[in-house]
Amino acid sequence: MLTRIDHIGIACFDLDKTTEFYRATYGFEVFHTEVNEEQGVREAMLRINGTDDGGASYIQLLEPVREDSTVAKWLDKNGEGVHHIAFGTADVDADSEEIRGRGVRVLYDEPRRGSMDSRITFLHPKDCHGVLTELVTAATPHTSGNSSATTSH
Ligand code: CMX
Ligand code: CO
Repeated sequence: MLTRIDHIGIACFDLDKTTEFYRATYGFEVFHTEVNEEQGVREAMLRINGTDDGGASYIQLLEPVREDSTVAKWLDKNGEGVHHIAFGTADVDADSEEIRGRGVRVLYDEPRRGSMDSRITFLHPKDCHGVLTELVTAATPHTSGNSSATTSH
């Protein structure tokens, strides 16, 4: 069951400048940063609020780390802006299979590693009225403080 907006993914050219805009304009602090080599992004998670299911809602700022990443391709075509939305679920495996059964293309056979050791998959935007849609199961309740990591898987 999808229980919250986990995050809104926003593509940007310069992560440091964009996180500073969110801090100076709205007061949103960086909760977590990491490089996800598989996804080809450097990202910052800005925690907006906790939710009743023990999760949280974030803004995910994404800067490409290589020219052939999906986000680099998207920025070339569209410029900066909202890249995807992500719904939170306790069971990304079950929910993605159920949605696949409804005829929506799920991009991965098995969920992959996302931000903060979450497990993620994506639904094709052409099957979702133009919205790239991510499904996320968080690793643990989102209660820890600021952290950073670099991952290669
Ligand atoms: N939102 C809406 N539509 C999108 C889109 C997006 N983010 N990205 C691509 N599209 C549309 C394009 O506009 C294009 O439409 P037209 O044919 O009408 O022009 C069509 O989809 C194909 O686009 P493309 O530029 O050729 O891109 P690809 O098919 O190579 O890739 C996709 C599209 C969705 C398969 C790819 O972006 C993908 O695998 N995404 C999932 C992974 C990802 O986005 N990772 C980064 C975020 C990581 C994270 O959140 O942690
Ligand atoms: Co995302």
